[in-house]
Amino acid sequence: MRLAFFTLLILISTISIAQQNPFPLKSIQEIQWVHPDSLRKADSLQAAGVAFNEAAFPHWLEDSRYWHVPPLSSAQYGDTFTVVGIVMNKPQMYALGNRYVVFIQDTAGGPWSGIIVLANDTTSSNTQATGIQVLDTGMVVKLVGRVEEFPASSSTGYTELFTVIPDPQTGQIIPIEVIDWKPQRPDPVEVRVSDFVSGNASTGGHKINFSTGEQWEDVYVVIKNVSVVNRSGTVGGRWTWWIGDDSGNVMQVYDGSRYFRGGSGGFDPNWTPPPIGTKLEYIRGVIVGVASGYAITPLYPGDVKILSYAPEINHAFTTPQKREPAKPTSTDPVKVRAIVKKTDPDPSVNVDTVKILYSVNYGPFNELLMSKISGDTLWEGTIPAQPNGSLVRYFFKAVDSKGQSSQLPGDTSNAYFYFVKDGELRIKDLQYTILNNGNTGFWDLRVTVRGIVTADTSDFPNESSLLLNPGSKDQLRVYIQDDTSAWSGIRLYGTKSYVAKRGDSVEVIG
Ligand SMILES: [Ca+2]
Repeated sequence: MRLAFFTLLILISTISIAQQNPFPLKSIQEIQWVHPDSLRKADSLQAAGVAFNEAAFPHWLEDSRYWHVPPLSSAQYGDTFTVVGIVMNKPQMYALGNRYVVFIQDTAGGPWSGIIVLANDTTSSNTQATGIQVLDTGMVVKLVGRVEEFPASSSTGYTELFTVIPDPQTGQIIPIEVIDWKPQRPDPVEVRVSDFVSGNASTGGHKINFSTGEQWEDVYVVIKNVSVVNRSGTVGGRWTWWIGDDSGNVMQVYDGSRYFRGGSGGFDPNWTPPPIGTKLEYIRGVIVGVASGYAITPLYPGDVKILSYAPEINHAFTTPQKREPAKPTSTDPVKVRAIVKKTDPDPSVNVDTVKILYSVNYGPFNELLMSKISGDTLWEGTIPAQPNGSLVRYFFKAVDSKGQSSQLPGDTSNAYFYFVKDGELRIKDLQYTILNNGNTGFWDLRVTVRGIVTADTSDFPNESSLLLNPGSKDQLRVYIQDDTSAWSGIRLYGTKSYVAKRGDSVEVIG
């Protein structure tokens, strides 16, 4: 009798759990798997130079349900499932807007075993009700999520599970269940850069390798024996950096983890990626989608292991002036300065040699030794005067006493540049660029230009609220122009420019 009563109780509680969660159990592999024919088709379109977007690449196969390109109808997404996986990161250490994010992996591991789980905020009572905020590495969880693809309009989005799902009958948020807690996260799977990209994704012209890469989306992997081939910082202190193998295949490293992010979103706002030229014994992380294809996102300290340290070269500073004069004439030799620091922790290692390599009018690069001019880190070299109208491009190389070397920029097609010009500096000189990234040759340099004010603060009344955010780039706008041809206009930043009114003729130092 007693046994029967117990059985009945268990039966009732099982039924009530089933009622609380009507969403079917689905493995991560079942959600992530894409038919190999679809992947090969995507590869072949890339090889043929066809843009991989919605128009060129509709869904070919019914069974590739969650895939990079937008669905034929939006109803195709939005399926909600119950999923079991092991948590790969604490949500508070991942930065993706004001959201909680955890990567989970099927405990069996292998291809198609990872997925990213998101709550769309960190503060609402609904999000709190899931319990996502207390998850930690190694927990095995059962959770309910709605499948989506982000970004939906891009070929390089990735599959996501949005948790915070209410029970359709009770309206209550279905909490995440912790069913086990392993002592550590699973070991990473070894993959290669060439599984994700053929060619250099940092410079473009590369092919994304869908048929070998897609299976590792959101999975924790390790890539061994790569070098840092490029890195660039942004105004907000964030970095984009790139790793490459010995065959010239290069993929991006994404700064999703706060341990590997600079600026306000990082645990250390002054964090920087290893200098260009650094050799990594390995980098571990989860694979995500970025504009250039697949990227690896290291999660925790220790996920990047340095094999050899390259000197760090910096050409982004304002004091002292990094190039002098900023606008050389045909009689001016040009002093170029760089700050070079050793990064090897071995105290006996020093920066040995720093060189400028410069090219005139796309001719061959000439080497020029720089000399240390003050303290330990400021180096200077002088590029000889060149004829009026010459284009001078330059980059840097540094070698330390262990023979470890680095270069800036890593990609010489984005070398620094200036034009030799006799006569007044015009706005066009500031705006015109030879670089694909649109950067001016006068970055961080102090110049004086003249122009007529074409628009003042009264022309952008709707932006007055942005004044509440002083110091940001989102300030009221003032534009000046000195000609009617292309490249002749420029925007002035800062409250000091607000005195300028439309029609004024002004001289600006900035
Ligand atoms: Ca996917």
